Amino acid sequence: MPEPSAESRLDILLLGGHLATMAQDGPAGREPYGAIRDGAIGIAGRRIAWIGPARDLPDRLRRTAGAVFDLEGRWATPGLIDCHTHLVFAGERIGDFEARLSGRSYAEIAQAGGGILSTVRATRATDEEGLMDLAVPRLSRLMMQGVTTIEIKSGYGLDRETELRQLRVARAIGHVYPVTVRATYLAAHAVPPEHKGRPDSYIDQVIAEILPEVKQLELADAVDGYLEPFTFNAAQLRRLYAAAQAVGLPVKLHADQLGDGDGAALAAETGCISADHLEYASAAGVRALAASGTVAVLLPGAYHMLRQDRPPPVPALRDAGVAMAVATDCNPGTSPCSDPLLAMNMACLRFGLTPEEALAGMTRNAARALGLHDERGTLAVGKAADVAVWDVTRPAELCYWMGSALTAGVMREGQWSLPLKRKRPA
Ligand code: DI6
Ligand code: FE
Repeated sequence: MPEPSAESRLDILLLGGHLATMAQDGPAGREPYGAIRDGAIGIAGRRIAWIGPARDLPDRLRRTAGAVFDLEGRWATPGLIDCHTHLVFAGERIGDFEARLSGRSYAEIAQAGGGILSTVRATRATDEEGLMDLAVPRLSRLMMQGVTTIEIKSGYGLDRETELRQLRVARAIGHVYPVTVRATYLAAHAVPPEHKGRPDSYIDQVIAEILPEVKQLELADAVDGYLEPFTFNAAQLRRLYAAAQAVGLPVKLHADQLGDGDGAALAAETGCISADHLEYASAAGVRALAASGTVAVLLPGAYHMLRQDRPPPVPALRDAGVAMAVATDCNPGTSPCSDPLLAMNMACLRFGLTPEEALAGMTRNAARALGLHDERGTLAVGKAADVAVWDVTRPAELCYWMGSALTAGVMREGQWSLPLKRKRPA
């Protein structure tokens, strides 16, 4: 590894543990998990300045480091990245849950005005402070479990005022908590009651009024849509995406979740940075994703909650070389989950990912799904010093326990957001 210049010194040195760097290049990239046993991470300011086997660490850097932390034989990984959440919402959907348990389908409940629209009613009726109060416990569970970057979608307002409010809360979370937030304007989540039966007139309003304001206020980093027979069709989403891309916002798509709607192909054709869900994606859709470099975001929480029985085509995605991310999809309807490790566990057990793929899905590939791969997602020189330290004996253990608190410390941009616990008294 290149040594920082002669006059520079490290602010922080992490020693005495093993590193799952998740890097694919350099010497570590040849090992499973990009692992470096007995590794050291040197941090200068907000970034990683040195990483490698501790025995290779130049003596001068060790002697001059500002603070040294002993990982006491634990494993460190990149800070987790939850690249698909709907964290900011009001109300709950326990009634939908009970209705589904007694045999009603998600689509039926949605069409009867429940589902997403019931969360829209609750969210419209809640002010900014109320939405923040409701989001923070969800956020803190994610952060306690190693998350340092989170994507937050709007889409529970479906009118100008409430969409802007949700996005302002998402932005505020990134300002007041030590977490990196990417805000996504989920413009086409459901057809709002004011436009019932007229999805095109709603898309017209989004394009003419709401999107320009979202852009002007810099409230979103991407635009998203939901392609299902009871939401929006491909032509409507193409119009939305053309408008988003014209103002420089990348696009994403909820695709092929409940049936094959050629969503993967639409995501590829429109240059989406990610296509999310994909349970019913076709072989042609998978090939299209591979050709376009679109990331497949897998959401096993929603699959589990909806008791689906057809997992996404993971072997085909893998063979085609499509990058697979894994996320919680934290939302009140289909994935009331704020535990990234549980999502990884389910990605292995229900979707057939290896533990290494599941961890790549919450780190390296999640960064790619958010367009953050130059900055985050692996432990490497130059990247943000986002590091999670775990009480595990090997990385696969992260996928093994079903919902356990395994973090021993979490660092975000060179500062501990969860102070490192000591195993032994100093
Ligand atoms: N993400 C979504 O936007 C929808 N499903 C999903 O996984 C619906 C969320 C909801 O029902 O509130
Ligand atoms: Fe979602």
